Amino acid sequence: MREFLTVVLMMVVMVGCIWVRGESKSVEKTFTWTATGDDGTLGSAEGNVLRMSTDADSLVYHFDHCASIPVTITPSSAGTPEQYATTIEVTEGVTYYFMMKAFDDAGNWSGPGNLLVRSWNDTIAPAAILDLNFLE
Ligand SMILES: [Ca+2]
Repeated sequence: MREFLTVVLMMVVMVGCIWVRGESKSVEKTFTWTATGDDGTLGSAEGNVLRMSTDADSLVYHFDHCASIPVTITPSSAGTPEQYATTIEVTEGVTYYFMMKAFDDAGNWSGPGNLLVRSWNDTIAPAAILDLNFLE
């Protein structure tokens, strides 16, 4: 019984060490893509919907249920480079997936787009301590 409890305690400590999450923060990002059309690659789509998730499969198979990032620009003609700057809330050390779909004025939706994958990690180290001394 004692060995069992020791193993359980070790597992709890290991999980705790692995389960370190970073801080949440707002990041300003500019998304870029090429405009699609109303009919395939002809004309202009009616709108674009951008969503994000920490799970790629959720984004691909349950797009409508993932967090939405409002895109307030009107789509340009198919083939036109687009960009949209916005602020998103992320947690350091967590991987996020982003996908955009377009829809036309008849309510037809494009298929799934590419998955944009990104994580934000704290890469800035603390400053060096240069005044270590003894208290006399
Ligand atoms: Ca159409």
